[in-house]
Amino acid sequence: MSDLDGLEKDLMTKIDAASSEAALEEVRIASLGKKGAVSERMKTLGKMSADERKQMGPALNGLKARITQAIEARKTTLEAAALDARLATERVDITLPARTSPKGKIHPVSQVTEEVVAIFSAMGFDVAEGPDIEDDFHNFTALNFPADHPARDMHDTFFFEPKQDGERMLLRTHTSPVQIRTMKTQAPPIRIIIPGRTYRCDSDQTHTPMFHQVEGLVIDRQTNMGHLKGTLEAFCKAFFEVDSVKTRFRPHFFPFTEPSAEMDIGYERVGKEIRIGQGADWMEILGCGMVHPNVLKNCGLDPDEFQGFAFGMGIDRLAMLKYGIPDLRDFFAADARWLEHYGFDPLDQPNLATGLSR
Ligand code: 2NL
Repeated sequence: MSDLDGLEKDLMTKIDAASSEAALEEVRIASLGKKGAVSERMKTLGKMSADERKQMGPALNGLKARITQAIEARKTTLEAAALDARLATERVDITLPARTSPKGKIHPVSQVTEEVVAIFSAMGFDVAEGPDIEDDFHNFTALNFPADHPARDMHDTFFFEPKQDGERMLLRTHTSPVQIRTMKTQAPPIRIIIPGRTYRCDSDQTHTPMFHQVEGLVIDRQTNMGHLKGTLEAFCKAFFEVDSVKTRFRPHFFPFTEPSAEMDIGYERVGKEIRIGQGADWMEILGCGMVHPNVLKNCGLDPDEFQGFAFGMGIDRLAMLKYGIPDLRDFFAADARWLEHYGFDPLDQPNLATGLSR
């Protein structure tokens, strides 16, 4: 018996001394494991006389139970200590001063893109994206530009060197190829806007070889020109943040829409300032129309079943107009002073609830 008492004392000391879960596991194996001290004693029970066993059996069982319990208790203590230690390293000092305003500004093109996305998202549009490098089919053919039609030259396309099979890839001249890809892969109803980079070989005061466009597309069974006008008027009100806007539609031509129109918005000049929404002057701000039946057919849609409208506008121009930025070329000059002046606070995300711009 005193032998068992000694063993128990020894094991209890080791359990108390175990300073990690790994050390404790070693003690457990050395006592309760297959070849542990307690287990070895248990094995001797078989060779004992009945009387001896009557005494040693309960004694050993008691020992085993107390050791097991002590190990469990020690484990709980060690785990709690480990958690405390981890929490201490992750402690945040809430008495530190608030973060000073972040360095860097959001570019007006990014700001306007986010504003346009916020407005159309609220109307139920999804944002779609596609590759900048396109093929002739998605950029022109599917959009009802006939082969060798001068309209292809009007776009001042950047072409790549022909591939081995002779195909010339190109930099997309508009974001329309993304709509083609969407119509080919998704069943109507479709409601998408596509903001993105576009490219044309053109560079002067009002053109840069890379510019930004946002296009929109709605395809459903009953979509008509009234939906188009309502959508675009709602957009203008929200974007220019005025209660009423005067708009007018002028007939126009695009190969991919029929009928096609350009939308003008009323404005007046007060001194150097341009006031959008009122006044006697008109400014063109976007092109639009009903998707041409040929375009629908090229995407595998039956024009007798589905119709839709589409529109496109220049993001860079929208940004100049809304924020009074005079020169387009400064947009892409990477001038930190310009961005500091015209840029937006990264922590002010445009949304319709708190206002698009501040
Ligand atoms: C403009 C005019 C426009 C479209 C873009 C479009 C796309 C498909 C089918 C039909 Cl897939 N139309 N897009 C339609 C009308 C005008 O953009 O002046 N953009 C800056």
